[in-house]
Amino acid sequence: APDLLTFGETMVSLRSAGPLAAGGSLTMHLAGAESNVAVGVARLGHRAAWVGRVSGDEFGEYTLRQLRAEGIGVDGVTRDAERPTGLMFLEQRTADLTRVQYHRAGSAGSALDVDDLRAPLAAGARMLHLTGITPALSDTAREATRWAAQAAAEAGIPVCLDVNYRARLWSRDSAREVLTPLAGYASVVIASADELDLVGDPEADESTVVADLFRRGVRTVLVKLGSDGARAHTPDGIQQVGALTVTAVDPVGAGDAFTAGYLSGWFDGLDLAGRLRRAATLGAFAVSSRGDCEGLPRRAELSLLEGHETGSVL
Ligand code: ADP
Ligand code: KDG
Repeated sequence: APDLLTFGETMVSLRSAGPLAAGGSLTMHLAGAESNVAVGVARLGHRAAWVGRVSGDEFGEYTLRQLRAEGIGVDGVTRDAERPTGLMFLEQRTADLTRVQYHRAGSAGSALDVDDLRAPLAAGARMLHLTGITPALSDTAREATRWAAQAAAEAGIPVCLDVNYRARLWSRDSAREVLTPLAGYASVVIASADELDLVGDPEADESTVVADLFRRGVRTVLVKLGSDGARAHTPDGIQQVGALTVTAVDPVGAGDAFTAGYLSGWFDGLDLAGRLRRAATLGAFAVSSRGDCEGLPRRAELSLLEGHETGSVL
């Protein structure tokens, strides 16, 4: 069985270096929060498997080829020749402003179904990772996500949930209705500070939401703070980690990298401080290289950012 099992929609991302309205070249990249995490974990030498529906088209071939090249297990992938690959455009509108457009409605990835997940889950894993993107894709994907979280929890497989709110896909109220019960199956919940209201009482402050998650069985809550680093809540207290000092050129994928680093540390049996340090290190690699996951380190490269002292802790 793999260390990490994850599932979701992997898309092809077409990136522009300037305004889309001006035309010019687009470059083709792999995108998808869950496969980004799988890439991060696999590059560090852990076994990762990704499950999802991949189109029969050329973009589907590209997706599978990229995942295989990273050493990610794709045995559980379902080919869906009826539906196209989900696409996204990432427009570098100005040096500071990127804009996202999705063309993913009705995609192969969004047709994910409970039956796609049965065999991979039965095969087991040390951790199941899922995100709040998948349940926003379709009714069947929502049910598949809920089913997988419940089945993993019942089988004793710890679940990691990254809230990953996507405003282009659903409203905050719809997300909260689905993600709050989903968090009850998780051991680890990862959120940005402005996403905590989607897994608990929207009127409550952070410590109250966290206390409620602990009551529901969550063991660790990681709150990502961008260039301020992150903090971890456990029943033993709060630990913080600063961001590493790097030149940020592309924020896309930082959160997924952070998650991959945290999970890698967990697979290696590191203590909380070690897991947070690795999470921050992968986040720093992600923001200081272009692409969703291209810049993620191999194990021997982890030391490249050693000595980039951590920035101020809140
Ligand atoms: P998300 O991409 O989900 O919004 P964040 O922006 O909070 O996530 O980034 C995740 C992690 O990546 C942060 O906790 C931090 O460790 C790292 N990170 C983010 N921005 C920077 C930055 N400018 N410099 C260094 N590290 C960063
Ligand atoms: O986390 C980075 C993602 O935003 C990107 O890879 C695409 O999964 C994606 C999404 O739904 O936005």
